[in-house]
Amino acid sequence: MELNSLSEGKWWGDDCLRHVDGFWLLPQFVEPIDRVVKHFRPLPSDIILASFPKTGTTWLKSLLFAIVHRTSKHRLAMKNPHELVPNLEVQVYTASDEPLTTNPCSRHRIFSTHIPYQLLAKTLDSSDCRIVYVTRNPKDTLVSTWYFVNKWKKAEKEPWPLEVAAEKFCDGLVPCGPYYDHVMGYKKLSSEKPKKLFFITYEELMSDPISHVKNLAEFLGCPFEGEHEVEEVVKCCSFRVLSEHEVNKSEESPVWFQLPYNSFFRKGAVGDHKNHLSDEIIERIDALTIEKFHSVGFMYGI
Ligand code: PAP
Repeated sequence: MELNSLSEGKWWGDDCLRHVDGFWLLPQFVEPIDRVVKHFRPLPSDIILASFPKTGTTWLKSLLFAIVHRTSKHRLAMKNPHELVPNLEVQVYTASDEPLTTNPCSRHRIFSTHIPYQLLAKTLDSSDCRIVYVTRNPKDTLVSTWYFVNKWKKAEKEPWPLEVAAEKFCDGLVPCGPYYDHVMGYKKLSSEKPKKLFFITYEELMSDPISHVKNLAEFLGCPFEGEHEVEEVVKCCSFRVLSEHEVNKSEESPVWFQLPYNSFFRKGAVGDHKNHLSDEIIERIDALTIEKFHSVGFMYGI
């Protein structure tokens, strides 16, 4: 894919995203995403965690790791979840067509991706791999994105105002946006192929983690043997426990990203948008949610 031939859209100051098949991508990820699309061949035993950024990826990474590698879940205290479950376009296919080797002994390889289904459909449909998709209320997603982006180096000189972030979010002009198209791509697949894709929301998981984590483990073919086991997994992946580990409080940045490990843990709450967004922004996003989700029968996000 020729980077310079793609149309550009300004999202933050003079910084532009590139338009690829209906989605806005950060320029540095256009080529890695192209490599994933062209070269990644999932094994039937692979588990792919897909998500729009800031919707619960870190949480689901830890849960998937703890469910699949149950006897090794103590490793979550020593390594950040993003090191245990690598992202395809950010960590695996960064600079070469050959993926980094992941643990060849594990029964299931687990990868994550923010690539929209519309771009990755052929790859994902070519294998019996299982997909887990997590989504989150659009208003909380926006607030979490806004906080995260304002930690980037550029924000020291040029903060990203919340009003601009909201405007761009509604226009779909945020990394991996439009949010609504990203969610609906995977949502549609989950309705058509419920055995292939497990669709979960951040809010469902927060309100009843035990039931949903049990269902998730069954979907993955790794059911729990007793109540105690599932309770332990839920606990070790909770925001409270995970965010207390030194490795997740670390100010050190990984080689693959510009922000420190602690930037993946902020508040971990449902409804934080109420503390940040004006009534006007809330009304605008709710109207969009009704148009994009409710009108097609997905009663979510308000
Ligand atoms: P990513 O797309 O960059 O990987 P992602 O993990 O999806 O980010 O989103 C980060 C959000 O998940 C943060 O939300 P907040 O800004 O509203 O606080 C982060 O705090 C939250 N988060 C991280 N780990 C957990 C967890 N174990 N439980 C609940 N929320 C979590």
